[in-house]
Amino acid sequence: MHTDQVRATLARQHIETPSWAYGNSGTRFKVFAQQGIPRDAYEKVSDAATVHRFTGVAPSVALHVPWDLVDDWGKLRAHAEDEGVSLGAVNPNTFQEDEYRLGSVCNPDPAIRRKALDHLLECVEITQQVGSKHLSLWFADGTNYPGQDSIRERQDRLSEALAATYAAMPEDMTMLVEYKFFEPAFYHTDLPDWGTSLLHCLHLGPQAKVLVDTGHHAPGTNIEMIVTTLLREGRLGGFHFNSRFYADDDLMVGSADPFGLFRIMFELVQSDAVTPDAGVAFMLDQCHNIEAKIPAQIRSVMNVQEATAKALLVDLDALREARASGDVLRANGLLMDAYATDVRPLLAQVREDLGIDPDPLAAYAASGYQQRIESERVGGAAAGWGA
Ligand code: PSV
Ligand code: MN
Ligand code: MN
Repeated sequence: MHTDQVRATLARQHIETPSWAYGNSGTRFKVFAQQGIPRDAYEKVSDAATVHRFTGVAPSVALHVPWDLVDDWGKLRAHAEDEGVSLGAVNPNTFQEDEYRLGSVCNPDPAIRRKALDHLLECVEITQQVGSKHLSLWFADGTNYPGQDSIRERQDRLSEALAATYAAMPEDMTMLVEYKFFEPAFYHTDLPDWGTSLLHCLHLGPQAKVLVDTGHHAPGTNIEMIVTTLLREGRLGGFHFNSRFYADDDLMVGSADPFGLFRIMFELVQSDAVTPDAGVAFMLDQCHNIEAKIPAQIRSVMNVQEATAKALLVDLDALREARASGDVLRANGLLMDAYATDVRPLLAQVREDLGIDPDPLAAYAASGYQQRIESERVGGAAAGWGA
C-alpha cells in the first residue's frame, strides 16, 4: 500500500479502551492502590477520553456492569460526549456473586440461571441507553472436576440463555461471544474455544459474532489462523487485545509478542478489516497492576498502531507474485521486511495529520493531567477484581 494510503488508514483506526483498565487492579495476591484512580464511572470515562486526546484513535470506552453502575445512563452518555468520546461495548458481569459458585447461565439451578439471564437482559437495555451497538459476553462458567455437572446439559443451558438474550436485542446490536480455555474453571470451560463460540453464534443468527481475546489461548496457538477462519465466515466480531506470557496475564498488547500481534494484523489487512467500517471491533482488555494506567493505555494503543502500520506496509503485489511462483523465502522476506520497518516516524506523521502531538506519552506527561487527578481524586475504586 502507498504510504499516503497507509497514513489515511491509520488515521481512521478505532481502538476502544476498557473502563476497568483505569481502576486499581492486581492479582489474587494483592491489589495495588495507585494515586489519582477514578472514583466512579464518570472519572473512568474522563481518563479514557484523555487517552483519546493524546492518541487520536481511541474514541470509545467499554463499560462493565455493575462495576460502572450509575443512576442515570443518559447522564454518563452525555458526560462521555462532552469529553469527546462515546460509550462502547457493555460487558455484563455474571461471575462475582456467591450464587455463581457453580456457574451463571449454565448453573444447574434454574433460579440462578434466571438471575444471570435477567442481568444479561438488563445489559441489553443499558447498551441501548448508552448508545452502544455491542453487548460483549464472557462467562466464567465451567467445572473443576470430572463428573461435577453434565457438560452437555450445560451447553443446552448456555444456548437457551444466549437465545433469550439475542431475541431481546434490537437489529443494530451485535452480540460478541468471547471464549477462554480455562480459568476460573479448571476442568472444563463452557465456552473454551472459537469453535464452540462460533457454533453458538451460527445457531443464534447473524448478529452474534465471536470475540477473540488474544490472552485466552493455549501457548503456541496460531491465533491469526483463527482470525482468518472467522473473517471468512463473517463472524469475527472483535478483539480483546492484551499480551500473555503464561496465563490470562492481561499485560500491555504488543509487549510479550509484538510479532504475533503483527501476524494478526496482517491477516486483517489482507481481509481489509482494520478500519471500523469492516465491523471488527478493536478493544483492549488489560489491567495495569504495577504500571501507571493512563500511560499504559496510551502505550498499548500505540503498540496496536505500530503492528497495524507494519502490516499495512507489506508489499501485497510482490507477495502475490512470490506466492504464485513458490518463492518461499521471498514471500517470508516481504513480511519480515515490513515487520522490521521503523514505523514510528510514519505514526508521528499520522498524529500530525490528526492534529495531535506526535509523541503521545511525552505530551501526556507534560500535560499536568496526572498531577491534577492525583491531587483531586482521593480514594480511587478498585477495577472490580479483588475489590
Ligand atoms: C476474564 O478472563 C476477563 O479477562 C475476560 O477476558 C473478560 O473479557 C474480562 O475479564 C472482562 O470481564
Ligand atoms: Mn476479554
Ligand atoms: Mn481475560
